[in-house]
Amino acid sequence: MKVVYTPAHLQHDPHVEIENSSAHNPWEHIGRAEAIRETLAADSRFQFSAPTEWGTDPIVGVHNPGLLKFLEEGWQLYATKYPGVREVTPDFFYRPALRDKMSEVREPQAINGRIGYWCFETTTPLLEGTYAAARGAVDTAMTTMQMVLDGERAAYGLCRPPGHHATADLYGGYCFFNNAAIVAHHVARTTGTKVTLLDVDYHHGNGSQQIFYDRDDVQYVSLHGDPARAYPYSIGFADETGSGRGLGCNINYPMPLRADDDTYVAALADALERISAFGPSLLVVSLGLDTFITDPICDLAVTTDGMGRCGALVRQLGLPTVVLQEGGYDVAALGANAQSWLVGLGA
Ligand code: SP5
Ligand code: ZN
Repeated sequence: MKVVYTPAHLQHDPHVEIENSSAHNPWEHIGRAEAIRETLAADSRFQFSAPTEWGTDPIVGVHNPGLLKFLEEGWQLYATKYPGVREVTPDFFYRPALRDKMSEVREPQAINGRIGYWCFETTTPLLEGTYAAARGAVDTAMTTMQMVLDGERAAYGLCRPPGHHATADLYGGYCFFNNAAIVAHHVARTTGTKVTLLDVDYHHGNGSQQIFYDRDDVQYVSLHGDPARAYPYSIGFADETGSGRGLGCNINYPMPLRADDDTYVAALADALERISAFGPSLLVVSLGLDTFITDPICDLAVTTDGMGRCGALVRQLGLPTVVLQEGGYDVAALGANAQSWLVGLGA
């Protein structure tokens, strides 16, 4: 199987994450992607290549150009105002309800206001190299997509930073640009065919759901920790089925605490039936490996063997498949889990 990887991700090297009211070592760090790279590079079933450059057009296909502009210039503006800063986190969140009953919400001018306008939480620091890394992740996703459009049955993009929490207008959840949504949108628009985005990250892909919620050309299907207990808390419930033309094209499977291989595979089998019924020409997979039994921040119980069963089940769909890396935080197991899933898919 072809794998797309770029060392550009090393430029996004956070040292701090503010989570659970504590500033601690980040769960999302450069070692994650390097662990996966090392395992796959040692396996002759995987062939690596570097991404080509796609520019910003695919990004503004799904994202507000204002978000792109902010991510490009935000760190520099902040560092100019606060010399010596390394990692930038909002201290103000512009919640639209602040202006309830007043005139329209507009992007603030001051940098502290601007960052709180484009970011929705505190765990996603913006660094000097973040923008370059996030652009590299989009290029990685788009290059993987092109391999599949050119005839590969499946290919894997080792995207970092991940993407599925980024909405059209907002970054957060370790995500800046929504790599998978950018690809799904691009394929749907340029081919005029239907695409499914299957999200198996432990966390619900609130950004992907938001981007496609009112569309009937991209189906979003997600299995994730029940948002009644799990990040992002506010979205990902089973009764969220889409709106307007998109009604019925958004399908959520909130999973119970400690769901094991059999429970997970049964839910995935149901999801794949819904995907077959939709009839897409291509599948994009948001591959989170944080459903793993010993993931340090999640609470499902999928094993390395279970990852392989999932990949094998997806293979049975018989669709051209673009697999893009999302989360997964048990670094010692990430390589084996990615390998198991992709070998199951048919590496
Ligand atoms: C791409 C991706 O997987 N993003 C996940 C972002 C989750 N960040 C906050 C997680 C909060 C979990 N807190 C539970 C701690 C249990 N020790
Ligand atoms: Zn996740």
